[in-house]
Amino acid sequence: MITSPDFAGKRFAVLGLARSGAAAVESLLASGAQVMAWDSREEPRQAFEGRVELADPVTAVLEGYEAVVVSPGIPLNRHPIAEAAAAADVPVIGDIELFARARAVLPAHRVVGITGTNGKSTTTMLVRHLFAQAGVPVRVGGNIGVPILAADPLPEGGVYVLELSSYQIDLTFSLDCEVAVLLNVTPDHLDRYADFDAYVASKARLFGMQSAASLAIVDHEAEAGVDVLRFSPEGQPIQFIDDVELPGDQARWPSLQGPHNRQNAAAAIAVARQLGLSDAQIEAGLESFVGLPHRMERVAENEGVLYINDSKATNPASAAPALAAFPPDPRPRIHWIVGGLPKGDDLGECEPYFGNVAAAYTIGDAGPMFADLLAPHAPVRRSEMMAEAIREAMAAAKPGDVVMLSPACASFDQFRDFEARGDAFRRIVGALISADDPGEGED
Ligand code: UMA
Ligand code: ADP
Repeated sequence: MITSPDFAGKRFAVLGLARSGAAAVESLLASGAQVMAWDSREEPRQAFEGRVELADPVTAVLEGYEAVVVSPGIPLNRHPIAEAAAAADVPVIGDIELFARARAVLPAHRVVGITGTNGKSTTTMLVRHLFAQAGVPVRVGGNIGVPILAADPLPEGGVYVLELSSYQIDLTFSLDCEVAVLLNVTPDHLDRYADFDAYVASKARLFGMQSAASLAIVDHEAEAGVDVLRFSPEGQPIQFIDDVELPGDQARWPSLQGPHNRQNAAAAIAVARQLGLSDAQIEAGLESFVGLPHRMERVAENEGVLYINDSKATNPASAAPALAAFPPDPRPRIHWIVGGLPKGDDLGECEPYFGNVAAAYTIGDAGPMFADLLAPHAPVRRSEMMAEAIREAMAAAKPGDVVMLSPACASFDQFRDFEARGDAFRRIVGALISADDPGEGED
């Protein structure tokens, strides 16, 4: 666990006791801090009974506290904690800020911060893989699902790779990443921000926290179009992702196909070069990288039809590269399973690739809207449910075709999360293939 003598004897309130909050409490207690902690659910509170003062910082007296540590999932724009903390003049921070404050006592290390609307997890895991392959001690944390404070400190020379959501950046104030990456920025999470510019500004703060010698790696379009470097320190070195020279041929990197993965790979290459890896080391890592589940994951090939689980594509901007990922000649024939909880009222970035869609199978809340949008461009089946969509796609697909779940939507209307949705796709595909009778049977 990462701790700091700087927290000793100070009082902290922690709101939200899931992964990041629980790790923050453990780190603060182990550092010798006094902790008040709360979660609106009883179960996570119980885990800390007797070890912390269990009280809700929204109503408790906050004067004298060093900070309130708030979980990224708590919407600061709506939750009363923001007002309560401001009234008591106590800063609202997150677990990443605690990490930033603990850095002074860690063995010499570098931090890579990776943000962007899409591609964060892939790039984070790729950077991790490049360093690990080269024998450099490396640890990932943050939005990737692992709270960074729960990790053991790395030995000298280590690299911490943090995947950072805008929610986490909003709660961070002193993290100087030696390398910070912004992959891209398109409208997302607009329930948490006043408008798109406020969301961009949140991401831009990652560079605002860097010192002038630290490297910013950004997408040209994001820099030119929405000024993601608006807060960056004067004279800061900047590497545009589009200008990164690849050390070899992308065709040789099996898990990094498609234009979106070219962007992810280029960003990771720039990080690795900046922190001292050779092109030979980088190339070896790119070739041996195995992709993440639910991101263009090949789950089966049966009777010449390829089945792909891209459940992590939770908005049109992340589904678009999936539709564009196949060689253009001959034109791909994608049976596209699309829909869920929509993020907007169109299919935006996917539109240029409608020609690659052999047929669409709409599911979830967005189904009727997407069916209307797609009907002029491709045959549409209003499948509603995942199992039905897969069954219909399987029945229609011919050898050489692709059946792909790339929903362009959040999952919460029908599934617990995108992972449960992808698991369902994988399971149903497997079951229907082994039944070898895709046209019959009901759930
Ligand atoms: N809670 C309250 N009061 C409230 C609301 C919530 O007490 O009014 C409590 C909940 O009961 C729950 C906790 O707060 O116990 C929720 O915290 P959380 O949602 O932040 O959960 P964590 O497990 O700490 O997960 C967080 C990140 N979650 C979010 O940003 C929503 C995880 O990112 C991250 O991996 C983890 O910290 C470890 O660093 C997940 C995510 O969905 C993957 N991220 C979003 C995305 O990728 O789109 C941004
Ligand atoms: P994040 O962690 O930012 O959500 P992931 O790496 O998990 O991103 O990828 C999520 C989905 O977004 C993938 O399924 C893929 O279709 C798409 N995607 C990945 N990288 C990019 C990119 N650089 N630009 C646009 N879409 C991308």
